[in-house]
Amino acid sequence: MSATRSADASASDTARRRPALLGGAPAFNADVFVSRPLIPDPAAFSRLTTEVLERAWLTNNGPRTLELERRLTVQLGVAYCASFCNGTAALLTALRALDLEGEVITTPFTFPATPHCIEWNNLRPVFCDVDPETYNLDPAAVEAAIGPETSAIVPVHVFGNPCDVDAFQSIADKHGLRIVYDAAHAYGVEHRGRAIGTYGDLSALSFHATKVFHTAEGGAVVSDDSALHDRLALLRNFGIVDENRVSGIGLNGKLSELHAALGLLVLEGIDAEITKRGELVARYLDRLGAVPGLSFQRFAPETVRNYFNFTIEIDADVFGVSRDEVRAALRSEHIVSRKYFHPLCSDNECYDALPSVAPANLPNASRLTQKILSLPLYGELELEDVDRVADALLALPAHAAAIRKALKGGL
Ligand code: T4K
Repeated sequence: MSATRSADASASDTARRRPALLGGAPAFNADVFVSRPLIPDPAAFSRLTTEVLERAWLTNNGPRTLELERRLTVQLGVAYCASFCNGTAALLTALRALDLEGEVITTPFTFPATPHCIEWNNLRPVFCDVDPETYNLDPAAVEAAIGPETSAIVPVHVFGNPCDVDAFQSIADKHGLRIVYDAAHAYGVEHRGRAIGTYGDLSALSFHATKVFHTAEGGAVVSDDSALHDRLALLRNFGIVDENRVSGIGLNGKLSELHAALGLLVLEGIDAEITKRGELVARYLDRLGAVPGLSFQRFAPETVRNYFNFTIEIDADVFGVSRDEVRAALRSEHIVSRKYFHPLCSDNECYDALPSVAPANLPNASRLTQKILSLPLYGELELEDVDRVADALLALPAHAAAIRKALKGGL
């Protein structure tokens, strides 16, 4: 099913197109969201969940959960996969499993879950700047921030773009640090022929409905280390060893059988989903790639991508319309873009007390967060939908003054 289009909004002459904000026909008749989950055949889901209900085994390492974990080790190219009820519980538990202390270096250009998980482990986040082109944590900034209290680094593969894993590993080796990758966005990504989950000590993934692969809510920690995997499995289940013994301060992080059943069906469509997303991204780049004032996240050419999202950077001085004006104008077209990630985590009041939040410490991230805008990307979109988004976007600069007037005080 493709998004609903306006019958009279097919003009490809973008210069003459009147933005919906200024009274033109909207690009779509119904909201087109930034992402939509891959939805498997409801009848197949009904069959699988009926079987789960009939078995009356709903959680605690049921057969569907174990099957999903087995399948994911193959899909993700890792030795071990511990499923979790969400990506936050996965990251929380990964950090806990390493018995860390003191400070943990991370990026401000991420979802709040990343630093929150550090804090919830009674560790102190230290924010470091990002590379302005890859959007990932900058290894040089990390090395400069290492102090006597530093115990680990939590880099994020932002939008599925592999971090500079070799640089982080050599920094960690040199300073005796652990690395936990926040791989929430990185299902299926490969870096130089190697699965992304095989780098660092542990990697935590999110299987939230907004992710390329999802279980509605869910997540996983993957690794190649059997002892760490055993510890994760223990901590995921309250630290219970057996009926007579609890050996660790665990939580309840288990994935249910119903979520696992959904995941097994989503896996069947995942390759087609990623292929389709790749085609849509190629079309976006065809349409927007050479437009002055627009730029894009840089991926190394050898990366096997999952096309988790499509984000543009808008230089208002060159494009003529600012990111926030673009976002508001697209909203009138029924195009729901999102500012991933704005504000920076370091700009949220809960982190005010940390010295590393100073904007002067984070110049690239501070600039980036003012410019980025994620556009709709999911497998059910059609190339024609991407054209409509591009047409709507490209029509804006010619109407910059009127847009600014229409939005005055309303952003
Ligand atoms: N680390 C990183 C780097 C992360 O990005 C995340 C989560 C985590 C850790 C933690 O993982 P989890 O504990 O969440 O598994 C969303 C997601 O809730 C969140 O999982 C994700 N990152 C983050 C980047 O995005 P919101 O607040 O933007 O979601 P929401 O509800 O606005 O949804 C976005 C769009 O998706 C909607 O406009 C429509 C569409 N949508 C959403 C849902 C939930 C659907 O079409 N169907 C749906 O069921 O946070």
